[in-house]
Amino acid sequence: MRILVTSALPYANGDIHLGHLAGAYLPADVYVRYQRLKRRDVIYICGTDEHGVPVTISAEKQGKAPREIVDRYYKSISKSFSDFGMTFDNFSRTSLPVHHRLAQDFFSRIYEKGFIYPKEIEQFYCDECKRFLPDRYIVGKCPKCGNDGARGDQCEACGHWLEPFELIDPRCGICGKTPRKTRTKHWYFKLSEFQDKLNAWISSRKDWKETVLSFVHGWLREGLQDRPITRDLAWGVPVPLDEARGKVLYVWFDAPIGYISSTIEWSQKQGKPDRWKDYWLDKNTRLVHFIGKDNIVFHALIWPAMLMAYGDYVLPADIPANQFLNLEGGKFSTSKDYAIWLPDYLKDFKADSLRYALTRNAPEARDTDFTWRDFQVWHNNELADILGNFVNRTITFVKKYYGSAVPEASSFSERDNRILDMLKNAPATVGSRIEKFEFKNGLQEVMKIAQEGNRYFDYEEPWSTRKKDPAACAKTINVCMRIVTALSALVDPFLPFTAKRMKEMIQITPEGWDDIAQAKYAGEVGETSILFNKIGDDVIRMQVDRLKKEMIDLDYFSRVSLKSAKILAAERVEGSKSLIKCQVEVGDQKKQIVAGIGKDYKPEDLLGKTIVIVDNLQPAKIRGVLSEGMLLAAVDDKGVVVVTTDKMVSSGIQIR
Ligand code: B3M
Ligand code: ZN
Repeated sequence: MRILVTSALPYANGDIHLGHLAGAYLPADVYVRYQRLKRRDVIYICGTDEHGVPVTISAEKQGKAPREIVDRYYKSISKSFSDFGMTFDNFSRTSLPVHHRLAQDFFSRIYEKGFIYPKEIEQFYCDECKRFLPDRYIVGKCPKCGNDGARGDQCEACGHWLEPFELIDPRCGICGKTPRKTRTKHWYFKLSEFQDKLNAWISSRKDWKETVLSFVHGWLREGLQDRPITRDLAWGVPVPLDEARGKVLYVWFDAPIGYISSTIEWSQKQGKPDRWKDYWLDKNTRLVHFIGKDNIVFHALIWPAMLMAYGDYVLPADIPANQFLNLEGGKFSTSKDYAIWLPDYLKDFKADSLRYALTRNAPEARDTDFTWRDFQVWHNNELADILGNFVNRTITFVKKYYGSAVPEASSFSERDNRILDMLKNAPATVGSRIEKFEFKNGLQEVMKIAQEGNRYFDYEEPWSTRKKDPAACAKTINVCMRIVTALSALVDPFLPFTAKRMKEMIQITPEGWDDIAQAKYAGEVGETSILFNKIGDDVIRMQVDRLKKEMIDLDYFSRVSLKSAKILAAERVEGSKSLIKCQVEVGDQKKQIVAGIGKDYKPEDLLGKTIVIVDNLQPAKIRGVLSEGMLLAAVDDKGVVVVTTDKMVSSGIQIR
């Protein structure tokens, strides 16, 4: 049997945060590492999702081309993952030619088989921005929960998936104006035609996670609708039809195909260009998709339907989707920058401490909460005090009193045998948890062994038997070394960096699961070092503070010089729709200020207004034009409103 494991392809529009890791990445890596230690035929495939509205919106916000954005985040995401110990066999990108070709082939074949059809539909068009507004470019009120920030594809507040026309009071996501409806043509995937097949297939998936099945059954009960799979965008995989010029494939159509194209790329890199077929075209392959719960519908219904439509390929064997991880009681939010980003985490802490915390607290069956305080307690009281301490006290004893040579044991007591039995069963006990995607329980089983080790050490008191009863002492230390050896294998999938150091300390080189866990011991121990240094309160406090909006005192605030200013002249910055260049009077000074208010104000409307500016802002060039300050304005998704004074005041007055 072959195992093909994937993790959701992260959008290349930002870094990875802890919520992502806990959902789709860390559990997959633990699973894959375990399968490798079992010496099974497994490959782990991933890559960045580089198309779609999430990428183009980020690019527009940052004033960059999509290409620049995806290049930047492909690099930084790859680096974070490898620093965190993720062991993908291939980490590809959906902007590569191999992917474009395959996605187009996929479309063409399904199209020829009659599962894709064109349809004239109404679509929102923004006259102001002169463009079509696909999915997330439209915002409005959610028809289900009333949240006013819902996007054209989904309401993040209640999770409801929707079509742009269902939004109440729809607005252009870029300029905030009310768009108009126009007619355009899009291509639809006949998802409805797969209702029966999917029903039958899903009802045979009895062992899937409860949460995943109930979600999927809900969708099936509502009845599957055909879905548009093309978009009016300038970035993406071009639709391979002459009449669809200028349109690209919907990102959720092309992205999952990335699992296949990444496997193809992997084969090519190996010089065995057909090897991917052993995995994707062989019914004996166990295809496992690790994802977060927001991706369930795509992986458990739409993607399988696409695979059924195409034919040939294997279907997912399991989709162990996780629930969400929250952060200090709140939701992770990229837009509010309420998150712990992996590159930031890794500046201050080690990967294994987080791998431990996220597995111990994995959102396997329900949402869980990450707090820095838990992180610290678990690191200090469990990793350091239980695991680290046991390994350290055992190896130190061997070095100090046995000249580094592990002593032999002559006979075992009942208590010893209980420990040895536990070690014998451990690989199967922990392994069965991992195979059932119960990583939290698996880790708990491992930590129980370390805890038993400490208890045994305390009970046996080798420090006192050393003189009184050398044979007993030798036996105790011999058993402890077996525990350390077993632990070095059992922690490996969860804490790979720690496992490596432990194996160096006990000088075991080969990798393995059952065999290493059962290994008697290595003849001699090597260099030792502390596995986990305690994390202090001050470091944790700093992390918590970082998440709070910074509080400032009056003294700090007084360093910002706010002044009234009068607009004497205003004109548009050439070549920019949004920038206006203002000449302002600040007391007896004249200044030039460039402001992004051009979509909401005409230059002539600004003349004579008394506004508020930040007077001591470092001068900067905006689009090559000097700006010597900043005007204050209220900004939200409806637009920009310039702050003016309630009554006439002269310019240059200090504002406090
Ligand atoms: N990029 C969405 C996400 O990151 C999407 C996953 C694609 S998996 C084929 O949540
Ligand atoms: Zn607009």
